Amino acid sequence: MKILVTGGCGFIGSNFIRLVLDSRDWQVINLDALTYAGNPDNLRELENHPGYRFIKGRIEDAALVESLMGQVDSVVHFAAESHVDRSILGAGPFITTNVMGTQVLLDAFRKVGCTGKFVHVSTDEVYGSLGPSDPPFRETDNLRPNSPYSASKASSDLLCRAAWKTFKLPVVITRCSNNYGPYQFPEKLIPLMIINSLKGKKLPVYGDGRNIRDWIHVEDHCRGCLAALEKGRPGAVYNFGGNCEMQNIEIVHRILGILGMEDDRIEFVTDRPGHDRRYAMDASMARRELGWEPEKDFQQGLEETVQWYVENAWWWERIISGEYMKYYQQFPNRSKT
Ligand code: NAD
Ligand code: TDX
Repeated sequence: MKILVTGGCGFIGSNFIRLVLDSRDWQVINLDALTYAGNPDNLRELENHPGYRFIKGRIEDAALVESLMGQVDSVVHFAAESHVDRSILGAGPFITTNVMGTQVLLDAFRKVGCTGKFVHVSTDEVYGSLGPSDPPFRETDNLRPNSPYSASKASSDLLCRAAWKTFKLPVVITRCSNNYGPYQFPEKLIPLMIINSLKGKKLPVYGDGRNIRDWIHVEDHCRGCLAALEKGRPGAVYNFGGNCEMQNIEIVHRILGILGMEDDRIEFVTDRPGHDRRYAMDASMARRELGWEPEKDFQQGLEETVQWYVENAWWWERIISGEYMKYYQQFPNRSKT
């Protein structure tokens, strides 16, 4: 099998490519624009792998995308602007990449006549926010996104649905809860709290810290994406979750506990506007149809993740210093337009 992975230099995409090349005898083309969140350091050890090719370019570049689609069977689409706080500061790049870019990929998949599947990697945030006693989200729930980020992801989900309904494009949509693990960009809660702790900085907790997320290890999510590609029913949506609902403040306490540090650096700061209160996922359909289940125990996964950031300070120090951006420059831009 030959697959095009979009956004493979990001957090989840890089973990996914590592999983595929470790476990399958496939060819992978990774199309990534290397935005601030894309870091070729994430896949350094695979740069010379015979099954791997990296192309620096944007998913909105129709000519480039068509030329790459012509070389693959299937697509696993991770590329996105992914950070809620950035979408509140400015929605433009979210619309360009998440909405328009997804449509370019769908059009190219159809035009070229790819014979495999189009896996669209989406998020629990498209469903909106739950009250304290609401049941977890199901695939049939209405989409009620609350941030520009989640609205752009919901839009891309609807474009994928339309491609399935109108053209019978074999699209499979996955919606996963909050990921954690190695190579997560330090703007997100868990890596930010670990790195700030290690650097002796304050730990900014939004609002009252009691917002709830359902945490899943990135490797469990990646196994789900692979199962969706291999076994997913075209036109289906699959929820993935970690069965691990936890308040943000509890996460911060656990990180400090693992590091053997005091709580005195926690600082409650102004809340995120429109901050979703609670997410929880019902993943029974993925269990039934894909035979998928999250495996990693949260406390164990968190300890391993903290350990990874402690041992790989070079990785995040190059991000904080901006050094990783210089490494970008060796890659030529492959625009066809
Ligand atoms: P990330 O921000 O770490 O990585 C995104 C990658 O996409 C980067 O490598 C970036 O360079 C690339 N990219 C951005 N715009 C691009 C463009 N126009 N063309 C080509 N490449 C581009 O994101 P992530 O956390 O790895 O998330 C990956 C996907 O999974 C996203 O679609 C996100 O919505 C979804 N998701 C994330 C989570 C989570 O907890 N992180 C949970 C559920 C779903
Ligand atoms: O400094 C912080 N302090 C804080 O209290 C940050 C960065 C976050 N938070 C809170 C906000 C959220 O309630 O922690 C929670 C998690 O925040 P993020 O790591 O920004 O994730 P979230 O907004 O939940 O979105 C994530 O999960 C779903 C990913 O960023 C999305 O890409 C994914 O779709």
